[in-house]
Amino acid sequence: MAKKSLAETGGSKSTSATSAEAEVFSLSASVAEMEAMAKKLRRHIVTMVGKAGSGHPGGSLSAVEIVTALYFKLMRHKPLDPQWPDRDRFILSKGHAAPLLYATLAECGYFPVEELLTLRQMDSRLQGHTDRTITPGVEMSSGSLGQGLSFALGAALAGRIDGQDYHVYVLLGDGECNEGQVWEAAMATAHYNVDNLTAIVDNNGQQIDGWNCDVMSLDPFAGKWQAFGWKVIEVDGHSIPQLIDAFKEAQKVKGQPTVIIAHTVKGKGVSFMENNPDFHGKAPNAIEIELALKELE
Ligand SMILES: Cc1ncc(C[n+]2csc(CCOP(=O)(O)OP(=O)(O)O)c2C)c(N)n1
Repeated sequence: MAKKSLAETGGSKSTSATSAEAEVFSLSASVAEMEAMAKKLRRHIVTMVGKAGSGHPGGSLSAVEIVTALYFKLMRHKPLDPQWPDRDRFILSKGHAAPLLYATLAECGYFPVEELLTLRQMDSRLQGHTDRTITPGVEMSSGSLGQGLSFALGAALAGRIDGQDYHVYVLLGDGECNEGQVWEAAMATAHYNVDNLTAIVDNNGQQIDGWNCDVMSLDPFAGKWQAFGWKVIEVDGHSIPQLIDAFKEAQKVKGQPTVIIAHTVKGKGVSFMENNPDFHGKAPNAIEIELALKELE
């Protein structure tokens, strides 16, 4: 079966049924197409959080390019068969960025784009934090921070034991790295020489109510990961080419795990949300939605 192009994906099709014949998602998108997709995802985030009247725009907007590069260029996946055993896994550890994941899954064709407007409604499949039991394509129920790297390690070890060649990607927040469990998992991942797992930290410098350096400093951040036995790559987290190069470099690292520290801006793309902790967990009002969408034209 022919693979679908980026232009053909997303939109209207319903994907409730899985199929052994489901197509592998095409990863042929150009950088320009992915940049256009990133803008589209930002518009979805603003619109859906605005309509819901609650949610987390800041940390969703900061990770857009990271998730775009993964779903549209790197990961082997089948939107019509979300449980395909050979799929690469994406674990959203910072589960409050659910709007970004939902928008991406919808654009890939896991479920209809129109469903995004049901975010946070009663009986919607798209709850404020991810729920793997109800949303096609969601690998882990998250929202309680600190657990995703442990979950990802389990998935990576399972792949190794089963002789499968899938890769596990896990997205963490930098504020989330205040959680002790992250470092227990980091220690274990290196101890077991796990190299089919790549962690990405959305290093936007902020967390729920301000700058990390004021709440709980993580410095020296790269040095901590290195000391735990990880290969560290640092990139501009809004540069799709840099992200793609980093992911490809990580795939070549053997015998140890890799973390990509992606330097980002919280609220990226909407001037009044950028570096503004007020928009960590607050929805834009009607005027702000209009302004934001204008900036994202
Ligand atoms: C265990 C746990 N403690 C506290 C919270 C509340 N909380 C939600 S988001 C957040 C800040 C997370 O910061 P970061 O990981 O940097 O996310 P980002 O800035 O990328 O949105 C906190 C403390 C939580 N969800 N889980």
